[in-house]
Amino acid sequence: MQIETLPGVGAEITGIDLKTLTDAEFDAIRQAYADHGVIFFRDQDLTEDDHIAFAERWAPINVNRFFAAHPDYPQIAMVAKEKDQKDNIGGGWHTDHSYDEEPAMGSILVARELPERGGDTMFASMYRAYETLDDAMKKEIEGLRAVHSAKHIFGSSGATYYNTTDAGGNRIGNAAAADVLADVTHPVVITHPLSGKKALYVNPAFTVKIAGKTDEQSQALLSRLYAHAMDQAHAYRFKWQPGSIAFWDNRSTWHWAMNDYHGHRRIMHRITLEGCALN
Ligand SMILES: O=C(O)CCC(=O)C(=O)O
Ligand SMILES: [Fe+2]
Repeated sequence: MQIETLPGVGAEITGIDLKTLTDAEFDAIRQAYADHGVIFFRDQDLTEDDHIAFAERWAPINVNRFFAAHPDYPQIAMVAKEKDQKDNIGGGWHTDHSYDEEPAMGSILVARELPERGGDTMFASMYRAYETLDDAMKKEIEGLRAVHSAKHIFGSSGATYYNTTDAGGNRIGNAAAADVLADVTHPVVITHPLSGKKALYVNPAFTVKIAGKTDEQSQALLSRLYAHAMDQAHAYRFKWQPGSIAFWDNRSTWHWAMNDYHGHRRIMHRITLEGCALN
């Protein structure tokens, strides 16, 4: 097994078969996941059952309330864009599930059908984002908490692309459940539950406010943090191939699915894993 550190964020792991991992290989992968925040595998050949079995070695599966499920495997969420759909899922910097009290640990995304070109996914390190803040900024955000919400994304007032009813069917549902979801707060800087390292934990999709500040003050601070976190120096652009898998940690990375393959189909299978409260 080889683990190659990538520029910006992440590591690529080659020379293993996820269907037949030994305990020692599994431990090395777990360490790489904690250290790097996102790990990539190539040339894997997983059936849906293999995907589920691999996921279950890590943590219980979290069945996403808003994403359409695989017709035969409710544990698998469909991250799909059909030929005639315009908008994609995850087409802006975000991290999944920060709107939950116990945000999902991460997701294992398996490529099933790829456009001939385009459809890369960007990842950014929130460890690096935190570490590279200047001391004054670190001091300014120390002890702050942020409010996270899913209402404006998955609720009935949500962005059109998340409530799309265009050809290809609904990819996102359950708006009524999102409408009544209580907002939650998490620390702006978390201590990562696996690595013990500090990470910046706000994101442009689901963070709506800094607790105790006005909307104006919140937006001013969040914009500064986002501008810093989006720095290309903390990012890596992953090019999918048949057999590719990305496994990211929602607490230490952001991701962004590029939407640059209009007129072509892209089908991904996602399994999301349960996480824990963040401190
Ligand atoms: O399609 C992708 O590359 C990622 C989409 C996304 O944001 C997700 O699955 O959480
Ligand atoms: Fe996502």
